Amino acid sequence: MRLTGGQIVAQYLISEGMPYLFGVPGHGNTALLDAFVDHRDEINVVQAIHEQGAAHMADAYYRVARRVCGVFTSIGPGAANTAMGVANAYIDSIPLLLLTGSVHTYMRGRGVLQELERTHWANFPRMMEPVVKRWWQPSRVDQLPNVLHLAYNVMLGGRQGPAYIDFPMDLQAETAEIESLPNPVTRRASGRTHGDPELVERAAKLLCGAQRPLIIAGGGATASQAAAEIAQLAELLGAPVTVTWMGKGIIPEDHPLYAWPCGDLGSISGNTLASEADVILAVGCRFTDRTASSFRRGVTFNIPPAKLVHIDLDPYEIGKNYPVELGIVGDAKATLGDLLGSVRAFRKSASDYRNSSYFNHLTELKAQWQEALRPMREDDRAPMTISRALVELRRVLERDAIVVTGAGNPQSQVFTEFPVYGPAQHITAGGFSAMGFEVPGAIGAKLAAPNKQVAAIVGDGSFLQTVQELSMAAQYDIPVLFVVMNNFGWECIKNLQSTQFGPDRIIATNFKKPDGTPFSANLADIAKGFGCFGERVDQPADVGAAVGRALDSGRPGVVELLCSRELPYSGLTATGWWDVTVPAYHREKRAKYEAARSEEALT
Ligand SMILES: Cc1ncc(C[n+]2csc(CCOP(=O)(O)OP(=O)(O)O)c2C)c(N)n1
Ligand SMILES: [Mg+2]
Repeated sequence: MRLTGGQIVAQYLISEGMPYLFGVPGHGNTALLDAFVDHRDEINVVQAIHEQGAAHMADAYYRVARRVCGVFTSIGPGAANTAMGVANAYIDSIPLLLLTGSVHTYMRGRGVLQELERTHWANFPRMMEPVVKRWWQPSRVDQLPNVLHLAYNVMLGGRQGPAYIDFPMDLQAETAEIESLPNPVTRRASGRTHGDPELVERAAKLLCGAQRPLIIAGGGATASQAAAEIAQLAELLGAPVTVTWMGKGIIPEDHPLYAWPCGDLGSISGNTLASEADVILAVGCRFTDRTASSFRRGVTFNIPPAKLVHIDLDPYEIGKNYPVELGIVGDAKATLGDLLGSVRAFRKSASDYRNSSYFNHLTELKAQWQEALRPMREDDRAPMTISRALVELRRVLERDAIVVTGAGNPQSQVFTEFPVYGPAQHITAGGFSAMGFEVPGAIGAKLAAPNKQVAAIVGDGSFLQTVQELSMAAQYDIPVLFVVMNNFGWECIKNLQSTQFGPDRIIATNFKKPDGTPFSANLADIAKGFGCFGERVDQPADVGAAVGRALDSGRPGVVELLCSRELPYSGLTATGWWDVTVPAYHREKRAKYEAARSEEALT
């Protein structure tokens, strides 16, 4: 059969079951888009307002439904607009397929509209190279079938991530004789990688002999859908489970063994247990500075002397930040399944962890954490604390609601304060902590789970970075809830300035008029302008009812909550350490900072 490049792409993506293509058109991809006109019932081609939003939608869709979406853009600026979204997906190992329009192969290097060509013709892909697993720039139509199935293998195989095809305009329109398109089934690497059985057995022995075992679950545990294995292993070992941003939700957060997060934002229970553990089982976790309190010894981890068993699909992560007792390369679910078998073989009788003193210790620490949060949670002031707002929100959302966060205090506080009860219910921009993820991310999540409540929990600053996607939500009638914590500024950064450098060192973090009066647009009114539900709330007691009205509206709805701008009420309760540098001229504060920093151990 003779097919155009556009037809090959359309038909192949349909054969892969791609549910959505998000993007923005331009002259650089009209010939590609034309091929989808004949397939309207088989794949949804959806317009975002901005290409960053399109990428976040595809990213969040995958996190919820584990189905790959595509992102289409024109050449040049449209392609460049995806950089943030694709980088966000890459750092969190989330697959998406980026398709950008590219210069006609026969005009490469002539400097056509939107071509980057001064160091190499059609050079845009090199801007994306650090944030995709692999990229292609085909120069013949008949290369496309091969490129497409390879792109899927790259996205889905091993440690997952985005793949990228820069698609010349002539190839979109011209034909080649194709015998048949590749069958995805016969081209896909399949199966899960099991860890070395000998190492797994040694890990089981070590964990069974531990006095204070601890499990830390990261994005790799989430990606491999290892929730059941994590819970079973925790129960068998009586091991508390702490999480990273990307691991949150892997265990229901009312599970008796859930220890709450560790790290610089972490909880009393998460950090105390992490620092006291004698054997730590890390599953798909990179040990970032946020998780490890910038490696300051004893604040979160003490490795060594604690013995680390590290399971990861990517050998590069093993031993990167902490030395291991056992580094096991393997898929989390498969390897934990094997580990469970070995632990069961060692454990003669199943002991009830609830009777142990270690469990009592965990329970006591968890109570301390809840007690530490209580003042901010119960506070009645207006503008309200974010902690109180989260309590009111949790009360009205369903147990399986999906929350989406991106950056700022809302992201941090949802992480440590807001319980979720299952995997894929906490969708966050983890490694990139990207402002602007929340609004399009929540739209992508809602498309992936139309029957669940989906709420973006977002700061005013972050909201404004991608607010235009409200238009897209209104256009397509996607009933997402957007809860905006409006504190008139980049509050978490303002708080850092204040606590690290002094209250008189605030710069570029408040939104205010030249005369000093605080400034914010009325975000609820903005929502109404887009055709969404909008309501501004200033009293914390009114949050639940307003959220209820937004959900009942059946429309995308913005509930704008006026939040405190005064420390400590504008801040969060954190127990770890984060290395945020202090200028040398702040002598006393610098000395204190240096003393703390001297306890960091980059082993
Ligand atoms: C795109 C991007 N730019 C800058 C930052 C740095 N940053 C992290 S949080 C934050 C402020 C967030 O403000 P807002 O969303 O209003 O939340 P708040 O902390 O005020 O509650 C900034 C500027 C970032 N994470 N992402
Ligand atoms: Mg703010």
